[in-house]
Amino acid sequence: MTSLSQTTSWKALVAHAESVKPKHLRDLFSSDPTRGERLPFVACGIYFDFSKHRITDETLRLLVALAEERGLKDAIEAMFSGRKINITEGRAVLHTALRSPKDEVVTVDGRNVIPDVHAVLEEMDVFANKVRSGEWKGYTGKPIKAVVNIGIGGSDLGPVMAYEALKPYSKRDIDVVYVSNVDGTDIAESLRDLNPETTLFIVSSKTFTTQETMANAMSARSWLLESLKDDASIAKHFVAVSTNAEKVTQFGIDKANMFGFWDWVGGRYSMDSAIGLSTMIAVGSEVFRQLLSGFHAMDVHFRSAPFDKNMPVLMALLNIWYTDFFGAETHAVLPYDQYLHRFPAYLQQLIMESNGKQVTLEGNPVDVPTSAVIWGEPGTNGQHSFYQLIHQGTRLIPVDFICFAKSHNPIGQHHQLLMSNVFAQAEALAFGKTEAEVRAEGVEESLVPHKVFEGNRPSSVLMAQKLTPEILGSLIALYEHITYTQAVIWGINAFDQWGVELGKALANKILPELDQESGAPLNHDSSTNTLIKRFKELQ
Ligand code: G6Q
Repeated sequence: MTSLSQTTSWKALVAHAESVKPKHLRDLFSSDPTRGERLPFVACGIYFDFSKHRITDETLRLLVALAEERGLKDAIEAMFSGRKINITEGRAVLHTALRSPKDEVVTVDGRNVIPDVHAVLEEMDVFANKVRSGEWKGYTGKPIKAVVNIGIGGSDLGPVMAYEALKPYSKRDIDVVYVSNVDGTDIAESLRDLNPETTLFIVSSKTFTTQETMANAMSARSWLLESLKDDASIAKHFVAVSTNAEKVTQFGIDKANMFGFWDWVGGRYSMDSAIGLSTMIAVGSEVFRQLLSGFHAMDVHFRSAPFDKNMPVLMALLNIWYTDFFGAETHAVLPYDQYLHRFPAYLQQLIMESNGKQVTLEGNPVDVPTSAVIWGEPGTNGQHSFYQLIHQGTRLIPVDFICFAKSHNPIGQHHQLLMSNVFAQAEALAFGKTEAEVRAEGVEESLVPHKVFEGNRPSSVLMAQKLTPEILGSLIALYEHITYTQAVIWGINAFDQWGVELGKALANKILPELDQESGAPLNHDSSTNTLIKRFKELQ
């Protein structure tokens, strides 16, 4: 493949960017009074306003041409149809099959995977209903009052995010708790107030070998046995979500209580597989299926909409526009909904683990910057924290605002206050405040430069009627497909994560060294050796 920066469409964009950079959003809006009505569109119940971006119609045309030149259409089909696009691991990438209707056919290695997906969903339905209804009893005959999901990374961040986002739909008489960190504080604080007789653990691990998850699962097991004192209690208090039946059985979990998934579901793309079992127990199978239908609606949109009306494709292209042509280093996702408070953390893994890559599929260096650093916090809290830098700092930080017309908690004027803030922030970022405007307010001359807002800071606004399970599913799928689109343009593999290996291997080497007698030889660099020695002294 031609290196990206040498493609015709890339070169055209480089030249075009120079003509767009001097333009201010104030001018783009004043020369086109209908811009704010003309550009936005709706897909899957989400209104997408991208008029406050530093783009012209020509920019859009050139960005779409880039997507075409990079073969995005074929790449989308390759993913949906089950081709082994994760080439470094020899795997298909089929999270989209997890939300496909029963009558679809998606074949991997000659097998239609859709019936398998629905079979697991039905097992999850049955189990979740048993736990929710109290039919599933703990070892001493009591119904379950707390569900503890033990998992990390892709086996944690999605389920926590969805559990928090769907709280208005959840069964409040069952506590759902997430334990991920190998820091013993996480499990200690999580179990502190729980009763072993009424606690159910879901050990969520695709491989069932992850150090942190296995350590937490073993500690949970000891905590349970300390109180129930019978190995037979494990079958009533532990279930597993995994692809590794052998390890699950070795742990002592009944194979009948294992919910499976497949190697074609990547960890960070797995929250709508059985990894979502804790979410399903919290909200029930009907709501979980509404979530899946929202995912599917966005899949259909991504696969079928023309690129210039395709929400994930346009959002991906806009991110590339700023990252690669304006030098933006970070991208903020700012949900104006408290229920989405874990959404930025979830996106950090989804996007940065996927697209934090430096070589192409062919193994050559990528010749342009890849993923921006993703970060964010809910509004309006962030406004009182880091927004200063977005408004008046020296860096360009594109922003996604996410908001909803209706609140789940319509208390007094709260929602109008919230929404007035999100609209105001997008307006202030785009249009700022000129020197002349500041002076016209009678501001003392020495303060004028401090009170000027340059503006011209781009943002998207995503607005839906309400944060329903369907809308949440569509929002998640939106970002999944943004991620893939960017990877296709950059020519990188969004579905492997070799960058996490080195640290794991070194930690395994260091672990026994921490228990060696002091004075035993250490073979690291002088900094690491001294840190280990210092640690032992302090212990
Ligand atoms: C995600 C990554 C990673 C993974 C965790 C947990 O894409 O592969 O975050 O999800 O390391 O792995 P297990 O589910 O195998 O425990």
